[in-house]
Amino acid sequence: MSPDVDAIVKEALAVLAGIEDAVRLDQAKARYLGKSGALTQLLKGLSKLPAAERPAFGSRVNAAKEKLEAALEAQRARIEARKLEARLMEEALDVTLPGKGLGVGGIHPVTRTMERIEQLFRSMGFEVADGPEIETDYYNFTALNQPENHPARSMHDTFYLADGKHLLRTHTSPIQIRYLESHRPPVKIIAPGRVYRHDYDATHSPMFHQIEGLWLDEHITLADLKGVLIEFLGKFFERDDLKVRFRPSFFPFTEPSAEIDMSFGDGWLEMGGAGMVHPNVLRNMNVDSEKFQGFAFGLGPDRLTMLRYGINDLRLFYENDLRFLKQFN
Ligand code: 2U9
Repeated sequence: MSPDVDAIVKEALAVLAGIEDAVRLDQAKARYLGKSGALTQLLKGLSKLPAAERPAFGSRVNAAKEKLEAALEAQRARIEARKLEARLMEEALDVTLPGKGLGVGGIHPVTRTMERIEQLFRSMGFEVADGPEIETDYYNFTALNQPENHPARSMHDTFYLADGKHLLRTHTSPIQIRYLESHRPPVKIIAPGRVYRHDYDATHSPMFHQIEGLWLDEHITLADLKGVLIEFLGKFFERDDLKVRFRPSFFPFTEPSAEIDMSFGDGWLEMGGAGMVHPNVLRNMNVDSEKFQGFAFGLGPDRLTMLRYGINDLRLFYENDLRFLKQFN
């Protein structure tokens, strides 16, 4: 009977060595060491042996069991170690790889223009003023010499809010009205910002930008207006041979009023409007119109940006197409 034990141990060790997963290992354990396992069966046959041989056989079987148990645990440890190693390989993180990097945003071309215009006017001594985009009738129209039913109000396609009291400003002039409530002349400011009108095509967007300027003092004249705007346009377009033309026009808040044209190739391009602030506007703001006078002007930064970069459709600015916007950064 004794060769059985060695044969079983030999076979079991060979089987265990080839096992690669824990479930199969448990199955093998049952096959050799379980209740009806091969070694257990041998022990059950012990009673059929002559009494003298029983102790020696018993201890041989027990030694075999211990050997197999040790081999089993060793193999289990090997399987666990391999599993851990595989997982570590799979989850390995190479901290020396370069990072993926975050996309960096850029300045919108119109914002670039606004900042550039602000910088140019600052260099000429203008302060930059700000104000709300939701306004009242008074600040947007009435204070600017456009009383109710004034035909000039229909020049703007105004967005009115549902409350019947508020509107989206149609120009940045209300900023200057508010400024005059808290500051007395001399006043020398520009008022940049978003404005809104009910209009949409290649040259009109319902939201667009304006930069208006206002210079009030005791001796400000049309000559100062021309000087400031010619200086500005030359600097903005980086040209010193620029021709600027003032064409008679009408605005309720200026008198006289003018459209400002700039030479462009063979012809002229309209750059904005301007004029001497209407005495009614000064009186509305309790400014002594006998003592103080000055000019106001308005420029369209969207249009200036289109000219500077050769863009032919204003809507490109507001479609948020990164292929377009990325070209300016
Ligand atoms: C006060 C008094 C007067 C602002 C002015 C214009 C002329 C003008 C246009 C330029 C291009 C609008 O965006 S645009 O189409 N603006 O022509 N704006 S004078 O006059 C003021 C402002 C404030 C207290």
